[in-house]
Amino acid sequence: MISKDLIGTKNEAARVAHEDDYGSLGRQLARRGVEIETLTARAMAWSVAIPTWGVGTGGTRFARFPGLGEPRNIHDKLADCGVIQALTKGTRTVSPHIPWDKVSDYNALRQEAASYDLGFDAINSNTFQDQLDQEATYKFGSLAAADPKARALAVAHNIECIEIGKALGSGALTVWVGDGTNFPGQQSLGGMFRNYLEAMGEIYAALPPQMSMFIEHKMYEPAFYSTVISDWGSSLMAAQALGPQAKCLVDLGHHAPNTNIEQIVARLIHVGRLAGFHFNDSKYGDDDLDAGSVDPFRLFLVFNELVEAEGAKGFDPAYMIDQSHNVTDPIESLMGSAIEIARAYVQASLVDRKALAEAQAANDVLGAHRILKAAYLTDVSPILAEARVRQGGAHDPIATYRASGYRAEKAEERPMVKGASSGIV
Ligand code: PSV
Ligand code: MN
Repeated sequence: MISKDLIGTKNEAARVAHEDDYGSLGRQLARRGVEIETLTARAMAWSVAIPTWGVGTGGTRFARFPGLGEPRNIHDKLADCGVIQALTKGTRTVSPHIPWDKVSDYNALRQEAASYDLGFDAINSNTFQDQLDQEATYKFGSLAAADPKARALAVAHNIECIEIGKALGSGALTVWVGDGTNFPGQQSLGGMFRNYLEAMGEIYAALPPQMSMFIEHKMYEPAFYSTVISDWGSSLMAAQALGPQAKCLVDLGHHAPNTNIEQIVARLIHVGRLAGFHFNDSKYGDDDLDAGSVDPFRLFLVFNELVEAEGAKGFDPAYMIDQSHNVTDPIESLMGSAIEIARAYVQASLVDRKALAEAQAANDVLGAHRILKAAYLTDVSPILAEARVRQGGAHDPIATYRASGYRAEKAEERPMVKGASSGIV
């Protein structure tokens, strides 16, 4: 783990400059009628979940270049997530993926997570790859497959995930399936959707009342001609057919390029079906780049919708990072993304909503736009740093992590597994 002394020493070295920056931003915001402490309190309360698979090194379908000291199992993954939480103080939960994170004692796992100051978020099922000695293959689909054996297996797996989720204290089951087709005519498009709905109905029936079902759509990949839950329309149809515990999850990378994602968010909020997010960034498709690294303005615009919707009945989205780290240290990337996501949230909290509503009512187009931009262009870094430091986190999480030598230590402890492998996660 990262020593508290190291965090304290690093923070102390940055203290004078930080206090100066925080004071200056406070005065600037006060002139704009904003109390900085309100924003700092919001930043302190903010949290985004880390996916257990995110701390591993990803790859492409061409190759995977292993990193140093990669986590070998859920226990190592929790330790890495614990580092992220200790330094950023804004990643209080982890989201497990089954069967990758299966163990024999979930109570013990819950306690192990708690020892790192972590709880469990949505549980993710996996029917996009076959497990060893599986009775039927998912090669041609899982919940929507033509083969009833594959469908039954996928249903049973998801029900098992619900049970594991209950034991871990998860509030939701996230279902993403890679089901679809690569050739026109390969399957009936309508038939696949009907199979999917029937299978999802069986899973839904196994949900306890306190658990939600998050339906994650994705336009393409691994299927390239059609995907059974390809967009928010299909996702919403499924959620509405299943019942009130089913909601639609938005992964920022799962849309056609240039899609207006913030408008999708507004629509899902309108119908009370926004489950939450998988944050990442992209340039071309489901690139799984670090959240906020390519298009931070879009991230801000998503949060602008979320902050506007605060207080609406049933509005309680789940927030998770879902990205693949192929060329960086995953811990650094995840900390960087957690900071960028919190930044977008705080910037969106700065939007002068009263002035915006007035500008919109008066059709003052540029005036309204400038109100958004004024919030987006405010450098809220001192607020984010203050929120971390007040909670015992690091003023500069990445610099402190680098100084800790954690990765080198893990490289010794977790020897590299030889041999090439590919895969998106
Ligand atoms: C699919 O691309 C996805 O976004 C889903 O959330 C999966 O569970 C995750 O990635 C696995 O990498
Ligand atoms: Mn996702």
